Amino acid sequence: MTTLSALQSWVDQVASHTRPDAIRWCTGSDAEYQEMIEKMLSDGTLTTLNEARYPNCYLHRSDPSDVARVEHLTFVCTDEEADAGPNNHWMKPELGHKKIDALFDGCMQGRTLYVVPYCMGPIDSPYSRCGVEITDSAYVVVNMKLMTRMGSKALERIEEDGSFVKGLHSTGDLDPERRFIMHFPHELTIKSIGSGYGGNALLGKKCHALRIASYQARREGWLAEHMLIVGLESPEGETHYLACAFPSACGKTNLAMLIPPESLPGWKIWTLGDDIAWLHLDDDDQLRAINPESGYFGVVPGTNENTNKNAYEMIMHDTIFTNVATTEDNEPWWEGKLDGTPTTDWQGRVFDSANGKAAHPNSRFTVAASNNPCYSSLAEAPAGVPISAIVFGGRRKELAPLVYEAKSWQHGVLVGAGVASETTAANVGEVGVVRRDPMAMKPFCGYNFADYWAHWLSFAERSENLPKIFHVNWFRQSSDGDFLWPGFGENLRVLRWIIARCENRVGANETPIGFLPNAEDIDTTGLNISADALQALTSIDCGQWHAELKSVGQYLESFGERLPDALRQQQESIAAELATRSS
Ligand code: GTP
Ligand code: SPV
Ligand code: MN
Repeated sequence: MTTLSALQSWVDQVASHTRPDAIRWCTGSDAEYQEMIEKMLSDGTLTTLNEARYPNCYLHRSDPSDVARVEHLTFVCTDEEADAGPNNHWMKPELGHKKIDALFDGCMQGRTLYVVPYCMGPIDSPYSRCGVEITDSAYVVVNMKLMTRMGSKALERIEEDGSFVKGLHSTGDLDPERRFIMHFPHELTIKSIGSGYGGNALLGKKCHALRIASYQARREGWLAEHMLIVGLESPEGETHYLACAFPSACGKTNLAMLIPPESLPGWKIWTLGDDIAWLHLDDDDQLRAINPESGYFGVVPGTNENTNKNAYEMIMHDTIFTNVATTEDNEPWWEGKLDGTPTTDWQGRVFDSANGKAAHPNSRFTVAASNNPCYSSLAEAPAGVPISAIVFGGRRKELAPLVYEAKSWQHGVLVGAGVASETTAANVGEVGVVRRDPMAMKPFCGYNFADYWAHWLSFAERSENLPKIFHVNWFRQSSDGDFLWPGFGENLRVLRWIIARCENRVGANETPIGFLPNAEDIDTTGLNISADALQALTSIDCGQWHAELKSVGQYLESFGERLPDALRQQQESIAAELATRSS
């Protein structure tokens, strides 16, 4: 029940369309969470895990056909196709509603309709935005509790604001043929049916905080980005905040929770966010970021004491695991875990390596941010944190050096627009194929990328105080397929260089693609890196990069006349310089 008639009448209307057996308004209390957990334990949606070693941890096995986002079934519905852009699947709003409403007809019979009010961002922040998700999935409710500020406080703010994003979700019958994730940005509405998984079903995350919010952000002059936010405190006590955009499963959670290596004593890392940042210019034209989320839906495989002790310990209590394997002792298990042996795979079958991996490669943990020992107290600050640098990155075996710095904001926008990365298991489809993923937003921008780049460029007209822009690649490989860079905690060595550049404390090697570090400025003491590898990581081949810039140019031109001239000019002048250097 609510005093806001727009909300009450929407809930009533959805209920008469979907015909649930019961309606429950979620308050977000701990007792409610526990009650929902018990319910799911009794109906088999969840199972317990080893209570002694993993207190308050549960396992959910999703339908084997429902284990990742489904970009091919995700639509942005606008009157004009060009407003959604070539970067989105598009449908006319009337057609979208008609198609998906037919699937919602009566879909909640025998189920409970949960009304889930949530606030993305600190409850008292002017930058925060609210939404209400209606769902028939108890799993969604408990995930929303862990990952957002959900319940009575959010409802109060919604009643005060009078506006909210409407998200309608049903797991439907989980038939991939009847699965759609639709966005109606002009109506601030999301409708999702047929999936109970992650970004398809937890509508506050990608659907609201990225696709709908990016559309709102453009109208209102801010940015909604697929970025982690991390604070780096030096031994001298100086803290810098970085916002880093890497595509799905390319290292955001790990960088946000980084543990400084022994070689860098005295450094401290503070996590603000691991997936999404909302960025605003403040009254001093300083870019500031808040994390709209308050929990993590993180990749499990690869997490261990060596790669990320913080994350490893964080998920040993009060965590929901989705699609991991289990051991004989009923502990969760995944590829990359250093102890235990899987006996049951992610589908609940006796583990047999002939069936593939024990844990699904996109298996996930859901955990409240407060479980993170390095959670920054400023994550709750209504004004967010000032951003010193924006860092783009991707997963690229070849070509992209360890780090480089853009020469200007406009150049940085080109660097972001040209991001390419190998596809991962976070989306259904082929893995390991290099594709363009501008600003790591290919699956998440709620409007035409050409307009999005123009919006990014417009920040240079509004502030002379913008962060520097960098690009990193932790995933460069040797010809034998070994990573050239150790990654994880050692990435701090690179972040240090980035900060030193922001503070004008270190020189660099100017190349056509930007400023690269002089090899001696990346501290590699104690690392097992050959001089050849370091050379490969800190230099470029102008011939290969010329081909890359040409490919970026072709990609940009596919956006046609909406493409901002400034971006084309950046691409052309860098390509020309590379041509001269490589001839
Ligand atoms: P989403 O939640 O999908 O947005 O992913 P993410 O960007 O947060 O990626 P995450 O940090 O979960 O890392 C994804 C995978 O990459 C995991 O298997 C990690 O172990 C691995 N990984 C993360 N950082 C590094 C790194 O620096 N080097 C290497 N080699 N692997 C890494
Ligand atoms: C991603 O794919 O970028 C994720 C996971 O963060 S999901 O919530 O499923 O989108
Ligand atoms: Mn993500």
